Amino acid sequence: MTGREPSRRRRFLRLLGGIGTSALAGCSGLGASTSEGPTPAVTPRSAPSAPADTTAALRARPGAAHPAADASEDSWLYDGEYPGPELRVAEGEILEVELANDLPAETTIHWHGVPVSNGMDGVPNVTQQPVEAGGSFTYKFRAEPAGTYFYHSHAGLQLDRGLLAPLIIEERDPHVTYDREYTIVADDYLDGAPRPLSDADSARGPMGGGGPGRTGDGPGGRGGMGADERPPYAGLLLDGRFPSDPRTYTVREGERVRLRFVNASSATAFRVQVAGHPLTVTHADGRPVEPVTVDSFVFGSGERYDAVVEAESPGTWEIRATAIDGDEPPAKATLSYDGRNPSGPTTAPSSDGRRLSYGDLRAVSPLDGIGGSPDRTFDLTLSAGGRSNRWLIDGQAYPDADPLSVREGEHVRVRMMNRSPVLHPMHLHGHFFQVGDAVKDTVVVPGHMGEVTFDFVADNPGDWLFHCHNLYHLDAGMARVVQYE
Ligand SMILES: [Cu+2]
Repeated sequence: MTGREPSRRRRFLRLLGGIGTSALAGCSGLGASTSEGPTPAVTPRSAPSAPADTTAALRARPGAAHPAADASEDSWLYDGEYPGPELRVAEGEILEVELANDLPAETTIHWHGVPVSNGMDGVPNVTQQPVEAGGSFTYKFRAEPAGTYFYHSHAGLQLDRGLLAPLIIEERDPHVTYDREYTIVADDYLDGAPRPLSDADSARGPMGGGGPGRTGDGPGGRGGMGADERPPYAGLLLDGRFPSDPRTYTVREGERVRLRFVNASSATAFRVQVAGHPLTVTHADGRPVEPVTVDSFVFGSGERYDAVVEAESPGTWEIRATAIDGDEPPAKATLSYDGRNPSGPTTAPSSDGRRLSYGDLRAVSPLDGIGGSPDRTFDLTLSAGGRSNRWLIDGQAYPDADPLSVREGEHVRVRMMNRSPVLHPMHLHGHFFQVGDAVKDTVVVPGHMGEVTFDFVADNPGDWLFHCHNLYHLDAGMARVVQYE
């Protein structure tokens, strides 16, 4: 049984609902092959030509991210909401979203984690022309596989200005049972316009701050934002709420509650705990895993975890997300049992307890096609650049960087080694990859010579960005295009 109770603020954008998913099972016109000749190893995906099952309209425009009197009108938001409206569709449905751009700048939407066809992926100048100010663009794709995702602008630093929102694709048959679910978006909130690293660098002057030739190995520079620093965040927020005004998630004793945690932040890795309640992690980046029970998990920008908590400890409990690399007060929300006074004392988490590691994750459905030796291996070094606060992959700063060329159907291995002192949440567009026994789309490479290897199958032709999901690292060059030959 899967009951849902969306938060008051959220809207279900089912403007054209009513078509049962079973009716879609035999839907034709999806992923029509564009290949000629012998049976191709993989079938290129194209945007579905069938009519949409769910349509939504989103308007990107400036506004205030929260009702506080001192909130500036300088945030950029979807439909004036922060986070933006949750899109929720059933697995296999065709989702069509018309984006109207009322921003004074170009924009796009990226459907983070969903392996859409290339033209729908929303990366400016890689998969589409950016949507100009005053313009519009219609995204259309089949919503699969099921999972917890999010959507966000992929233009410049717009993600850190508030253009982010959850996207939930519901399973037909969840591998875990639950009675109620909530989506919880963690973010680092910047009031107003983000500044790129290069701005901070030039503001410092050629000899100022950390000085030229900083490698990222030393402490952050003073008087500007150095390559390994974070922006001056106004706060760490859960679901757009400051810790002083936490959102309350109501549960009833005896319920199993599915919490979908999304790290939509631009530069923050969070440690997440729910006081008094172990977390049974059921999904990593939307993909089902064998349930594993822990007391906390850490996730980087772009990662998602679903966890089920058993509501068997009546009271008022704190949900806490602590930056592991920042000094802002932790983001907070409240888990409150029905009938309890939510303004009563809230019990905070006591200690870290057992923390999830990637080695705990076992995908219910491992990736096919990655047994044996890879057809192609990339050895990539992640590092901070010497000049202008660049962030590098193998010594190159995107866009002045070589593509990573693959061929359709290949089993590709990517080995990353991190020579910098800070972690990098690396995200591959258009594909899931296998890391250990987990299937993910974003993986944190720890600082100080951390190493991570993942494997994927080149089964979705196109040009796909592979990049650090720390927005400032991406903006400073930490990206490559995975290009099908
Ligand atoms: Cu990074």
